[in-house]
Amino acid sequence: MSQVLAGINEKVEKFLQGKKKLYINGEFVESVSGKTFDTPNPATGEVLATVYEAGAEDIDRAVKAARAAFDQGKWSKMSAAARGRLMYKLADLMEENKEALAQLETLDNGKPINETMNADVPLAIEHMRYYAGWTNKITGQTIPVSGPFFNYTRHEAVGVVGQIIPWNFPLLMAMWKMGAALATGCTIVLKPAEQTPLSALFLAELAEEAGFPAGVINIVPGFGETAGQPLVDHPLVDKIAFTGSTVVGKSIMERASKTLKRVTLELGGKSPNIILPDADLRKAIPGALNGVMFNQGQVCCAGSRVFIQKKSYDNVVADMVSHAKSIKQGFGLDSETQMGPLVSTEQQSRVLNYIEKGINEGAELLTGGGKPREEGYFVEPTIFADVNDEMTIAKEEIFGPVIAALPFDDLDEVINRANNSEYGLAAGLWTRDVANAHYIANKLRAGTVWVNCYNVFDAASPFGGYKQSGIGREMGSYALNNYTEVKSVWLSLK
Ligand code: TXE
Repeated sequence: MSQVLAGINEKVEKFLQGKKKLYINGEFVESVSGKTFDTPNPATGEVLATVYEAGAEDIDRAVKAARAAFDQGKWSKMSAAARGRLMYKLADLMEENKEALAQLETLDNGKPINETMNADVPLAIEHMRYYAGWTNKITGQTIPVSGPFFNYTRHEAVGVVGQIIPWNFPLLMAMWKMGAALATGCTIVLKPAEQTPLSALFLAELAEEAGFPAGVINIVPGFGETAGQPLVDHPLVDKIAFTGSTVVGKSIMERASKTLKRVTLELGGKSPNIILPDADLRKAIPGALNGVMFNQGQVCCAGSRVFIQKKSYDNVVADMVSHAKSIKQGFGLDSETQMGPLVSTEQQSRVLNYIEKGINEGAELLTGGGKPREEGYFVEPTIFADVNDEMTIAKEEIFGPVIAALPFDDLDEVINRANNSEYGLAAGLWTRDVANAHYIANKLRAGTVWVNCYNVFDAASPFGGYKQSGIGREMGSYALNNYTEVKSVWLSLK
């Protein structure tokens, strides 16, 4: 066993042995083609596990299983309370297997164990519990229409949903997608990202143990074009929920229009984080830094454009640099590690290319910029100063540990510049002035605004994007709308 795997949980050790199978119709099965793919450990590049690769035939099998489960009412016609109990049971099993889930996520994605144990896995569990509580609280309205009629609405499950998720928070993204879908009575075909299929497959084992009826949850790891696309195109799928890049999100919307599927999208961002001169800098500096560096910068709402008022610019930037230099990079399972590797060699190259562009376009590289070691897919925490709004690193999503520090003069200027982006996922703001806080929060065109904090999440609070950051909201009661059709029923009273 290699050094990075020393001390792992027995269940993880067992799980990693043998080829991992697809989960279709309540069974673990090989892919029809027999094809497999390897998922590497991003800390070393070594193979972590081998997984059967879903292709179009497997997607078809999974969709048909989900369709049959839905049409036979195995899930949507089960009592709402009973559905809730199964979801709570799955959450309890996740809690019992918390360490295994956290280790698996760390090994497959690279992120530090402190984060998977304290953020990814607990948030995922709470998410399932939150939506388990919704099952018997989804109600329609009685509507006071004119004439001798009784009119009411029913909020019915939309049907079979295809869910395509990314690799940055594999388990949490699976929960964000599955919670609301299960609560409303939908059946699911979930395609994890090819880089990180393992925690979703572990979850499939827990769903089987919890006793979900066959076909309600299907997990089919595979690649975008050969598994994601057939899922989007499949005529028996009613809705697609996608989290990933804006470019793929657009292509999904176009393809889904052929069968007029419902589509929700959670896409990229280039979020502003504004430090006003009256901010409490003891909080704002580490807060803004963490707003980018968390999860190695691979966060859709990363506050990667840090706007700093000119008066405090030099001090704030110098302090951010010294904080960035102190970040301890290393293997994810080491509890001292604060930053792990990026998820893949492709992501590492993409981020290093952006850094090179930043240098070539004239930004000042203050710290980082390279690989701290040859092995694995690491990139150093990186800060650029003297960035202007037209530079590539100020416009495009980098999805790595790279900060663009931008100076500003006054409030209305910074609000305009913050909004001057094709994205609108999130924004941050640091100030002691309550009036300014609300004034700016109202003006920012973003789905989430954090004031004197960043990257705070709760299953009860909605998340999603304005503009090209997406369509629809996940989490909270808002996400339930994505998974229901509203039926208006009229009854003559005469
Ligand atoms: O994303 P893709 P990639 C952004 C981030 C990152 C960039 C590229 O900027 O650098 O995207 O990452 C599936 N039909 N985000 O290439 O390709 C794919 O298999 C159907 C932001 O990994 O969008 C995976 O499951 N599905 C983001 C998922 O889409 C397809 C998180 C995401 O992969 C498909 C991830 C297709 N044609 C990346 N092509 C966020 N919003 O958090 C790919 N997929």
